[in-house]
Amino acid sequence: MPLDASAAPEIFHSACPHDCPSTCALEVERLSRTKIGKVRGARGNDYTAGVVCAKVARYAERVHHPGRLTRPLRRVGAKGEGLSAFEPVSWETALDAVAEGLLLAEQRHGSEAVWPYFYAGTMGLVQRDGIERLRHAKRYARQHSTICTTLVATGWKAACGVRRGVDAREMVESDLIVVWGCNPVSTQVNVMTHIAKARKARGAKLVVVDPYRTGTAEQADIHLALKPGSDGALAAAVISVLLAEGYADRDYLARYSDWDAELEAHFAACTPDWAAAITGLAAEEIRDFARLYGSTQRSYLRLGYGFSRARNGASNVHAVTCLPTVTGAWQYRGGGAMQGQSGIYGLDETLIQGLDALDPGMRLLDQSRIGPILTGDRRDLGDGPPVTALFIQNTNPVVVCPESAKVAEGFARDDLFVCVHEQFMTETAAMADIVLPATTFLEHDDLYVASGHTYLQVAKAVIDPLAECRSNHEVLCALAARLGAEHRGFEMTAWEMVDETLRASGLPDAETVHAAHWHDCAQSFEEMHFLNGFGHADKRFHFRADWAALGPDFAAMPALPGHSEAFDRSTAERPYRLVAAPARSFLNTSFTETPGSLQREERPSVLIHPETAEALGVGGGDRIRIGNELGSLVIAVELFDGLQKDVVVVESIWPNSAFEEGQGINLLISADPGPPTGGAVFHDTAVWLKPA
Ligand SMILES: Nc1nc2c(c(=O)[nH]1)N[C@H]1C(S)=C(S)[C@@H](COP(=O)(O)OP(=O)(O)OC[C@H]3O[C@@H](n4cnc5c(=O)[nH]c(N)nc54)[C@H](O)[C@@H]3O)O[C@H]1N2
Ligand SMILES: Nc1nc2c(c(=O)[nH]1)N[C@H]1C(S)=C(S)[C@@H](COP(=O)(O)OP(=O)(O)OC[C@H]3O[C@@H](n4cnc5c(=O)[nH]c(N)nc54)[C@H](O)[C@@H]3O)O[C@H]1N2
Ligand code: SF4
Ligand SMILES: [Mo]
Repeated sequence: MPLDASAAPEIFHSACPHDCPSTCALEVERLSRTKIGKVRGARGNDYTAGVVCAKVARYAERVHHPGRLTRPLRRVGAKGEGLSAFEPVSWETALDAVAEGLLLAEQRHGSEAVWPYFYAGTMGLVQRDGIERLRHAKRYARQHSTICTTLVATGWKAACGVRRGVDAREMVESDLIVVWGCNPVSTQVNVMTHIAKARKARGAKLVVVDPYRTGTAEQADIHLALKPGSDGALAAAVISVLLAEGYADRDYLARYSDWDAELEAHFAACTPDWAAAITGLAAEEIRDFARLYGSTQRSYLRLGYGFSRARNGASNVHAVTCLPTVTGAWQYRGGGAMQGQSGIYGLDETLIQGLDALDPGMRLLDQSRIGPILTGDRRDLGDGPPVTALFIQNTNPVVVCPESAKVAEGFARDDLFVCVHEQFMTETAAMADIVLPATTFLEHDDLYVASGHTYLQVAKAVIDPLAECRSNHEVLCALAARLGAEHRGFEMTAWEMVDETLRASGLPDAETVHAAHWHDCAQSFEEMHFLNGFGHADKRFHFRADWAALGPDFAAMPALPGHSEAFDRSTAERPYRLVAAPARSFLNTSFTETPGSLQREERPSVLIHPETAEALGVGGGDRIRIGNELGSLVIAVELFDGLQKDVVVVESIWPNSAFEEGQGINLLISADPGPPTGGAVFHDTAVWLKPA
């Protein structure tokens, strides 16, 4: 029956699955069993508060995109050519071929030659993490997931012991909000909703700490445009002013932290003049900010991921997290700090991830080092076998990973079997032997937790799967049967997995949460503010980080919070520092296929200070060559005065093919693991610039 065009569309509840701290509660218009209309933020959810980003509001563009993969494909032409190099095959044929590829690799080199590889294309736990169950059941090589959260989580945990913080909804009760190394206008728009409420309700001030004038910084009362990698110095100098000028809460420090005379002396030496030289800020700017911060009890520090993406990132995160402990801001409503709430949910993922089958003796390979790994780097492989088979879901490593020239070289290997399960013909899928078509979140069931808020959500499919698309869970179950992988999770539906996981975690069952749309997992005020103690065994906040407990490369870490020189500092040959920040209209490489996003982003460009451009003899719109020891690429110049003269910014992540020479910005990003336990260093790159 044709739909009555005048009938109001049905509204379905869902949750945004994209890799974004906001995990918005959604209302989706369904026009038919196969078509959606508008997507809105759920008004009834007090974090989402009716707001979603522009790219998801236009989601119909993505889910109904003509480029969606609809059938399994087998490559018959050259790698990297795209759709024309593939022929459609049946699911039976495709799955048999994948099983054969993985089994052959296992026979030749052992099970650790197979590397299931994934990230967070969907953040739904069943569809994202189920690949771990196949891995463990088959004793394949493990993945050290370092591309995003490792550095920030390590720095935060060194300080607070556990990954949680003051509820973002308390921002409305704050008098000062400091957004540090985070660009919510682009990357998690809902933060701005809560900042706007605080400004309206109490005239709260907004400070943004970011190397360039982002959309967020434009809205700030104060923008501290420091040099990338200098946050530890800034934080230490702020602390020195807080101590010297009577803003420290010494009772709080004594009761809740490991404070002592040595720390007192250490910070006393970290003066604003000392930090000015490192950060490129004026000593007065630092002092003024310290006074504002010190004189405000209800100061809320919202830490992002951006400033952790450096070799000294974990130590910088640790240093910044010290601020509310010095002033005792944690004690007050609207005061304290938050980076992510992943530590509050306490979900038991044994079933989803097959943790009962995990053998920790299986080799662990660093996700961010896929380039070196595929090209045979002994630092990663030791005396183990090469990786000769990849099974990939939920990620686009050919574009998003560091040292992308090596990634491309690795994927081009003739002896490497690759299966990619995808929604689109990404540049990674184009390198695969077999490509499988994936559902979107609107076509499958899942369970979601968030980083930026405290709600757990459960969502059911809103529309039927497109054409022959299958969910990650279905594909894993079908492969498990062919590979002889045994686990009871492979006999269950996604919905049954959601339900059992919730019950095993002591939470309401799936239907109950679904009927309510979400379940708030926030802990008490005392817990979220660490008033019952911090997450360490001694319950104290740690100014002295126990880096050795957090990773093997602890020797590089500073003993006390402050500046660490262990990063890619500029040199005479490479005088500029590059920040490769996310673009507003893309989400990593997702949405690089949608017309609305492409139109807004136009083309890859590098933001350069006008005086720097003049000195280099280039103008706006000119082409420039940017490079380092890893390679170089040509990009359009955009004049921009919202950064220091020796800092440049390339917003990303554009497909490699959007660049003149087919190599994207991650060509220039090192695959060095950030200490102490790894983490990609996307914003830590010294480069040279030359007119092209
Ligand atoms: N539109 C859009 N939204 C996204 C994404 C996207 O690609 N596009 N990606 C999603 C993902 S996967 C994640 S993890 C989050 C990340 O979201 P955020 O937490 O916002 O982290 P980043 O976007 O990496 O960086 C934020 C800011 O940190 C700044 N920065 C870089 N180096 C430094 C430094 O040394 N010090 C300081 N103080 N700041 C620095 C950058 O200039 C940038 O403006 O966003 C998610 N949301
Ligand atoms: N230069 C630079 N590089 C970066 C960053 C940066 O700031 N600068 N940020 C880094 C960060 S923080 C991250 S998290 C990584 C992210 O990098 P990726 O995890 O690779 O993120 P995307 O590029 O969005 O790729 C996700 C893919 O998953 C697919 N997908 C979505 N849902 C499903 C599903 O249900 N099933 C299957 N099979 N596929 C699905 C999407 O179509 C998409 O192609 O990028 C990193 N790379
Ligand atoms: S802000 Fe983030 S979670 Fe919300 S709709 Fe956009 S991408 Fe999804
Ligand atoms: Mo990320």
